[in-house]
Amino acid sequence: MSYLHKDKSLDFENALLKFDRVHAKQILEGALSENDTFQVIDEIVSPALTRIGTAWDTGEIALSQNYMAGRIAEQLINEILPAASPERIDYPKIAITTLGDYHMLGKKVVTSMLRSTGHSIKEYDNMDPDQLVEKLNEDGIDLLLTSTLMLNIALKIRELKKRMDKRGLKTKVIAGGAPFCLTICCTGKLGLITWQGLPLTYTN
Ligand code: B12
Repeated sequence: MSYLHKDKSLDFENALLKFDRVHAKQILEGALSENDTFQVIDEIVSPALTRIGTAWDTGEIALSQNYMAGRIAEQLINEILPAASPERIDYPKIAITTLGDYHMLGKKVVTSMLRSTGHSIKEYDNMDPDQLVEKLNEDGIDLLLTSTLMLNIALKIRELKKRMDKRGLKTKVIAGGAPFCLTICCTGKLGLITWQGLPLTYTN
């Protein structure tokens, strides 16, 4: 990340913590005049939210600040995400789920990124692993994306994979979200085959 974006991300974080939606929006608009939307989210919004989450975790800020920062960021992200591309790429068949996690922003960003490049992607509502396995089979899904931010929910992927194997599904699973950005511990627990230490993590 450039120093410029680091400063902007810190300004954005301060605006969120003061509930100053107008200033937060101005910072994003300024950055968007020179950068791609997903770069702005990755380099300004996400690091600011990660720091805010850590500050809540360590008791430096109140839950209300964490909550309001998340809500304001969510509204702003909704406003800046690009429209779906008219191009249609139908292979591989892709679906995305949060496996019941209520953190939705990562899923929104990943879904929008794929749609803006012409990929179709099905968004699954909250289902238990058995229902999800049946749905994957019915829809002939080649690639399942999971976006989980709570560690306990991320660990559900292991259960899901067992049921997918039992059902004989060949669907590949790609997992992402905070636990995969923060710690390598998940790779062993979930049987991931690759670790990149980046927001994008691959499992098989
Ligand atoms: C915003 C936020 C919220 C908002 C959610 C708003 C919403 N509608 O989504 C609110 C305030 C409601 C909330 C609530 C809670 N939260 Co919260 N929250 C966050 C926070 C600060 C930012 C998450 C975020 O939206 N980031 C921005 C998005 C764009 O980034 P992202 O999701 O990481 O996605 C990026 C990448 O990870 C990746 N990615 C994401 N998904 C996928 C999928 C694939 C396939 C791929 C390839 C990539 C990928 O691409 C995205 C773009 O770069 C995180 C802190 C953190 N470190 O992440 C805590 C955090 C996730 N929350 C946490 C907790 C504990 C909670 C609460 C239990 C308590 C609380 N703080 O209020 C509740 C639980 C809610 C529930 N019922 O489940 C903890 C989880 C810790 C743990 N061990 O499980 C965290 C890590 C904070 C912390 N440090 O303690 N939260």
